[in-house]
Amino acid sequence: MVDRDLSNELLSILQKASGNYVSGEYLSQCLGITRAAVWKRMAALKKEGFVIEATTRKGYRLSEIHQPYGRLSIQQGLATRSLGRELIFLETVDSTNNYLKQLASEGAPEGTVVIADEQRAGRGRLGRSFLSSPGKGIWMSVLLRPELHPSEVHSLTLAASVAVARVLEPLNIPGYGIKWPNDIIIGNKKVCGILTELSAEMDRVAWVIVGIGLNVNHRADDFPDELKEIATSLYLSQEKQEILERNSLAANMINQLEEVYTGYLEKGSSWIVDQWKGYSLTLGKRVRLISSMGEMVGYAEDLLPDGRLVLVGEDGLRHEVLSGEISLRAL
Ligand code: BT5
Repeated sequence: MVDRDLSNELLSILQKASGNYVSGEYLSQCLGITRAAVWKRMAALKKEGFVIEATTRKGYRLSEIHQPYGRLSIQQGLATRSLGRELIFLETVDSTNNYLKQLASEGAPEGTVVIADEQRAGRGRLGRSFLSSPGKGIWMSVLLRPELHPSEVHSLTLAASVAVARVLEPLNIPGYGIKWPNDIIIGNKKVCGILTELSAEMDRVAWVIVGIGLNVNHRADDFPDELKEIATSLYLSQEKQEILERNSLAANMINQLEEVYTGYLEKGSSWIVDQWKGYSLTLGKRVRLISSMGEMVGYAEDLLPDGRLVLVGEDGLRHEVLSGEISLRAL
């Protein structure tokens, strides 16, 4: 634990120096450790991929050009109280949700985050798979331990989609929004999926894991044929196509998630539903619903505080639906 904080402090000091040299003596004073210990930690940072130059007379300086995607770089961007303070970064894993589930069952605290550069078996809902290639996206799971009834957990999925929509807001991407219940889409193609899993007793939640997969730097060729027509990435959706920096995006996702999560706990489900409606691309449209009950076409009229979608069928009947898929494609 102590190790982690010192590495983070060290990076903060070097970053604040904006590419200028910082002397070993100054660093050792700031951190309260010996100069030899400073040197050791620098070596560890270099091993993690940070480009640090060291000269005997001037000290150390951080090359700002290259920030490796990883725990320390992500934590540098955090403004949270709890989420992401415990952050595990993995180069590769089967599924970050699976990994975090194990930690949750061992008692990991609320706010623990697992991020991987690659998922070999990323999961969607209902046993579907989620493509999570290395170097391309943000594959993240967040552990929450809210005092909620299991039936209220749906709101957390809505909260997660609102958080991702907020992250996209400043990126100048036209046509993005939330498709019920929890896909973030851009121009009718999916850029982000959310998988919420929970463990609960009859009337109390033990933990909730919110898994978020965001396609960031995929080029068209990075998607297999079956996804080419239905998936997109932030890179492909920007007017000026530019590779995006995943560290700050991931940090911002965690920051936004904490804000929306605490907002929901303080203000309740109608608040989160209002937030969700602000980004909705579903309400007010004629949609096709595919659910375990079959298919139906109807008008998406409203979202209820518990996350159910109000669909008015072509027969004029009102249906309140808790789960299923919506297609917005031309009907
Ligand atoms: C989801 O399921 O969209 C939830 C995805 C959650 C992924 C995150 S990543 C971190 C965490 N760890 C995990 O193992 N999972 C979570 P669903 O609504 O069922 O959508 C799955 C469908 O989306 C697939 O059947 C494909 O059609 C499509 N799909 C698969 N990979 C995709 C991708 N990278 N981008 C867009 N669409 C994709």
